Amino acid sequence: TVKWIVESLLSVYDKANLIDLATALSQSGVRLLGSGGTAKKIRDAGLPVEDVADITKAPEMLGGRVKTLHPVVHGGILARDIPSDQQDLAAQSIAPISVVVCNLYPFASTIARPGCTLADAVEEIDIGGVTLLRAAAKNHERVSVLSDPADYADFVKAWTEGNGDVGAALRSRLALKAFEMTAKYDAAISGYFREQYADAAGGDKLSGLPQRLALRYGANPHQKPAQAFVAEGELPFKALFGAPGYINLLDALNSYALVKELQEALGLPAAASFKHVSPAGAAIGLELNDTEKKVYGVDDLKEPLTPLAAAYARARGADRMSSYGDFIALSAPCDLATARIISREVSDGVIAPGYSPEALEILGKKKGGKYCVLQIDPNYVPDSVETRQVYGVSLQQKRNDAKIDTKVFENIVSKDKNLPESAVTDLIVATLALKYTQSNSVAYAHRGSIIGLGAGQQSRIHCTRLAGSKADNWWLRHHPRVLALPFKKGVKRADKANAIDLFVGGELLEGGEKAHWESLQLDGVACSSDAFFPFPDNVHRAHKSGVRYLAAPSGSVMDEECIKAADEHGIVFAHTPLRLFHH
Ligand code: 93A
Repeated sequence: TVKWIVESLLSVYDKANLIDLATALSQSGVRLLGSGGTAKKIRDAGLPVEDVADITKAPEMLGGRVKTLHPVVHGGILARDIPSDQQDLAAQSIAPISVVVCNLYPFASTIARPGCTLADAVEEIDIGGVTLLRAAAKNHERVSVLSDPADYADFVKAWTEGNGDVGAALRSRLALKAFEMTAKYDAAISGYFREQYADAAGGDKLSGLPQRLALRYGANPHQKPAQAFVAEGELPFKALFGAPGYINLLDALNSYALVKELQEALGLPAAASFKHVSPAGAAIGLELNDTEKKVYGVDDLKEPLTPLAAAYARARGADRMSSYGDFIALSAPCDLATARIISREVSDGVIAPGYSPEALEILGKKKGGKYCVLQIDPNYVPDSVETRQVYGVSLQQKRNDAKIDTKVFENIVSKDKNLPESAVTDLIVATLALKYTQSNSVAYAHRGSIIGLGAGQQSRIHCTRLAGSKADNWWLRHHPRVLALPFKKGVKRADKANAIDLFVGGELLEGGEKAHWESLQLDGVACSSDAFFPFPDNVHRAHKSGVRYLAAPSGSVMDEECIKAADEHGIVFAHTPLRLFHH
């Protein structure tokens, strides 16, 4: 049987604190083995040390590429304290190793050096050291692994106090640290090669999607460098024209998720118009009547409106002020009619699962070819776990894959329980929009479209008021006086939108005209909230903008008061089982 004398293996690039550690280990009777430079440094300090090459009987070779990669080393580290492993060691005359001290070639600082070539980077990829760390960490039931010079002193203290046994708890912590170290090291290597190799579309796959996209900058121009990438496989989208920015992609990915779910839930093509990572509008492709065509500014289009074009006209026209310079998402391949509407709006880009040749020709000319046109793989399924970093801390959660369908609105708590199908459709549109809106949020919907959305307010009543006033403006835009506003020829679409917004915001109606308009009060609006109503003021405010159907989760101490307010106004109120905060 093998004599379980204590052996240690030291192979460190960063030789800080090395001599203190080696001295302490040596004094407590531990045999020291070192790789080339490490052994030399210990020997120069006057301590007894053997070269790894002496026990492997294999000299370092390939200019140092193979130093410690040898069964004598890894057998010694990986052997468990069980008879069969001991027999294997004895048969090969291998001594078990109980302490591994290793840190790696400085890959990250090398690639950060100006002028670092690919060959420089490749040479800095540590193989043997990573193997030492992983082997020792794997066998931490018996082996201690020191991957950070800052840990040596504590280790020596525990070693001395425990008479050579530092205890399972310390060994476990050291193993975790070594695993984190090699994971970070590997991430730096794959990150470097992603930059070198992953921009080119195609690779060995036929889909032609790249794995990485370099971005001009991040959220702001001084935030460079910036990139979008997936850790494996390919990005689910590619740019057919233009180059998306960081916020464009936040908009594109959130808005596409929204329209995809809208189409799945309601069986009609859907569109969304995003600004600053919240929808300014979102809609399904219900046919537009003549007034709606005017309100949404598409009455002059020669092309007959397809359902997809109707969806985008509604999404874009709900809040034209906010939609200025939007990022558009389409749930179905972009057709000619939709492209025509997009082509004359001020917009940043569009994402869709495809484009007809005529549509692509039109969009390819927008902004002199710089308009961002993204094509997304409609079969793409994102990971169920999402991770991001804030202030250096990683936050991880299960993706919000809650399904928004009829069932969500089954628990009707008001006296009036009559929820017609069209109202369920509107509640689904409103609630799905909230799922992809920065919180807090409240949305009003009518005829398959968002007509008012309050996003990103810290107080819920502010959301309800903001969304309500947008819905009111939207409704005022249906007034014959607005529709008949006599614009001069050649006035730009955006200027008309601004003028109409000012007009509906300021102009007072009087006398008979006022009475007539009030008799046409908007009614039958659906309203959804991403979390419970803390006070009934929200219900009263919603009623003022024509809300008849209301959905919000329960859970407020004021739930009963809110239900009472709904009953007072004859509102049908559903308590949903879902809170839908989104950030
Ligand atoms: O090139 S390597 O990947 N091949 C090896 O077999 C090997 N073993 C240890 N580099 C290897 N190492 C690394 O050498 C260690 O991770 C450490 O960073 C460095 C220590 O070398 P030296 O003792 O010669 O200064």
